[in-house]
Amino acid sequence: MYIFYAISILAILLAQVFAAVHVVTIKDFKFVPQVVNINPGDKVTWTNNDSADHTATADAGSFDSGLIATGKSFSHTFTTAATLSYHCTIHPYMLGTVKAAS
Ligand SMILES: [Cu+2]
Repeated sequence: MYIFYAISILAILLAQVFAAVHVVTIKDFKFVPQVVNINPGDKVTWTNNDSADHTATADAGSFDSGLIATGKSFSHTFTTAATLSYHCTIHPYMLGTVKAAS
């Protein structure tokens, strides 16, 4: 039983070590890249390099950055495999997708 717990803890620690950070830049009223492919457990960081405030808001509501001011960032870790469409609430034509697949 102890071995089982030890292996489980080791697996969780390794997953954190190998979790990647993906950067989405917000520039010229676009999310770049528009589609980001990640593994479950990875983190996505949105950085606003635009002159206007923006948000990164999941269409289905699973994450919401709130206002990201110029020069600021927002990060979210995606724990499950899913394809999530998101948008900017201020500029609804700004669309992006996070594809988390193992
Ligand atoms: Cu916007």
